[in-house]
Amino acid sequence: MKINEREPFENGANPKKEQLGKFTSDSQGELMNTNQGLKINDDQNSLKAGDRGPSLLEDFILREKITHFDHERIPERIVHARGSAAHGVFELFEPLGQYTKAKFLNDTTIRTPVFARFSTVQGSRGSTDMARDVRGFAVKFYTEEGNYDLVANNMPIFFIQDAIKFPDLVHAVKPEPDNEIPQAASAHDTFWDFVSLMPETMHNVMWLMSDRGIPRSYRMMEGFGIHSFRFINDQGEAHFVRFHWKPLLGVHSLVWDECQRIAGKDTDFHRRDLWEAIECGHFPEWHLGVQIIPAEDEHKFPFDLLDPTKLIPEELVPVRIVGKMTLNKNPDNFFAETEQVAFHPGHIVPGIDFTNDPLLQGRLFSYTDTQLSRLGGPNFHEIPINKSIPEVFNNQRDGMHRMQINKGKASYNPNTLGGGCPFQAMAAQGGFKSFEERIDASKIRRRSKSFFDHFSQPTLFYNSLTQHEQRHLQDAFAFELGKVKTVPIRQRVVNMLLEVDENLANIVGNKLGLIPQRLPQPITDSIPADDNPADYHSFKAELPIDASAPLSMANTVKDTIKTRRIAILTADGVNDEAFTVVKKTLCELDAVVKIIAPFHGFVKTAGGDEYPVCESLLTAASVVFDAVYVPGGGSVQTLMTRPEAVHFIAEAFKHCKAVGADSEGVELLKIALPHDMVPSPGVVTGNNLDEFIEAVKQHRFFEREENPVVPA
Ligand code: HDD
Repeated sequence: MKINEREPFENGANPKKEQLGKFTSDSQGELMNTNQGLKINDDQNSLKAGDRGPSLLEDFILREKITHFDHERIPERIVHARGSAAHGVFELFEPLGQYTKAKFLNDTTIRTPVFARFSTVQGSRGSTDMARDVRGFAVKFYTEEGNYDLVANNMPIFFIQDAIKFPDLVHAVKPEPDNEIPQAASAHDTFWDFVSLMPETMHNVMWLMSDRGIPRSYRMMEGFGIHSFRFINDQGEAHFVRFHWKPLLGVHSLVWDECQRIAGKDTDFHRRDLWEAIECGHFPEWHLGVQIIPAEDEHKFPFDLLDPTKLIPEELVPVRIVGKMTLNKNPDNFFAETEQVAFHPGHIVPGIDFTNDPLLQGRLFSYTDTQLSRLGGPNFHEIPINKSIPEVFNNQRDGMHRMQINKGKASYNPNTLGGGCPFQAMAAQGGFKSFEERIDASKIRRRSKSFFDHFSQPTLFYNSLTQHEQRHLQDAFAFELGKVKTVPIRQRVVNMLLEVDENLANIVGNKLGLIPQRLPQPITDSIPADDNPADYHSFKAELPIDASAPLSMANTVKDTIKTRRIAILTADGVNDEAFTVVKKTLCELDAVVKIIAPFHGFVKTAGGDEYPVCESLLTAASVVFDAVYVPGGGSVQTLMTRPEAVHFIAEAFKHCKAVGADSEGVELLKIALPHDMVPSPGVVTGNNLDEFIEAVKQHRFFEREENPVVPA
């Protein structure tokens, strides 16, 4: 049955949901039993020889329970161990038949179920969401032609050009092997040692040191497929394609000081944010965009399309928006779904194919391989979250945890005993045929010289940033390198920054007490033992543009306060009208409004109404909010005597957030902030709720950082 025959999802006809439903269990109203179905009478006491005697080996109920418990854990992902996921739907805006025959990209009536998992890279499963790190952005499309996985990151380029360097990169960035320190951080010697010797990492390192490395929310990140893939149409014609996800809420980040504090206050900040948004019905949405490059334009660019350390500026190839993903359901069970989902860039459907990007080629091996140890054998495709919508028929058999019961004698092809089944599918029946690419080359272990430009795009990225974004990036370099103990490593990185931007190198060098040195030798990557370093000259390509607007987050959409967390800081005696109007207005705009008061329980307004307090000043912190508002009334005097309330305002101000108060609430602002800052951009006072709302839309007022005045 075609998926679109069962739409819409809202009526419960989501084929993936139906499939998962068969495996979903709910114990409401049921009696407890063992794994063998035996009803359990006593789940409180083990079987003993006398009520004070030893437990008996005979107690199969105890043994079963403890044995299962003892084996509950599986190996975490070698990278991207920490993640959160959600179900959703992909809708196509326009048929792309001119480029690809993939059905889910051709029929705008098809609703494709998806499962998306976001992750950090470096930390363990239980580590903080607040790391400065690349974020994974993996989406599994359950199409009627099989699973298609777009295994992407929130940055459009990668650290290395060849998969053979991946274990080195990961060993360098992971906690150091002798003491397993630091967790969820790249700010340590081994990572920067590697970076300092591998100039190809510089582009991704620039993105990592930028605010992209500390997103405000998974819901406010872009996603990038990075590699050039191929679209193949019905006529067998190929186009190169790069995939983009663009969040409808815009691209926003936190500030680094805030991240470090949230790591203590709410280390699950991103996980909670995604979960709560979906629970509240504020479904996160992304547009899917494609950059399509005709095959004949392969060599038209001043960089190699097969080089995953290069992006294609949108000014050169515009991103065409072709569809939308909406995440609308949280998983029922974290382990069964989020932990056991297995992504793979090699899960493709007819109409999509690979290129010879050497990083992609290596990935095609790694992802299945890793599931064998992580998920315990070759049948992980049978785990419900990984099952394709089409039923699987082939001659693969047996192995650990096999679920499918295959009938018949023939488990080989060709056969007559099974009537020749299952049959191979012709292309017209949807059978996958690899793109036929003519290769006429020597077998050789070498990198193309077209991959030797390591600095033109880091410079482009830096030039595209606003002043405050550049400042954040400089500070991030100084912070990370400041944590590096080996001074020559710091020096090498600062030297390398000279190749990106002299000013950048000097500023970072200055913060570290180092003078950048231009080396007589060209900077080279790791070089094969027999090769001559002179053959590894890095060159800096001339790009047709100096800056690219979409690379700066300052140019993102800032037109909504939807899902923004706004604290209403108050206490007993708050003015009824001031309180209710602000609360109602913000809620109507879909902001997440929380009442913060000195104590839990209820806040009593001057008029005697009572409102439940969401969090007390003891548990709440400004860092988990986007903005704060102080309504007037007797409450303000109470708050002025509470240092936590004063700190709340000062800290929100320090992190450049919108701070609002009416003509009475402003008194609290006056003791928390310097006088000349009340009012100032983003500090809105008087009866100017509209202006406060506009300020929240702006996300942050980074100009405050130029004269840091609040030591919060
Ligand atoms: Fe990878 C996981 C993204 C290069 C090997 N990768 C993983 C995940 C994401 C990415 C989002 C988490 C998937 C999930 O949520 O389960 N990886 C990327 C991107 C890359 C990239 C965007 C470069 C363009 N990865 C890459 C290389 C290799 C791997 C070059 C190995 C040669 N990646 C893995 C892995 C992981 C993985 C070890 C760990 C867990 C898993 O696969 O399922 O196989």
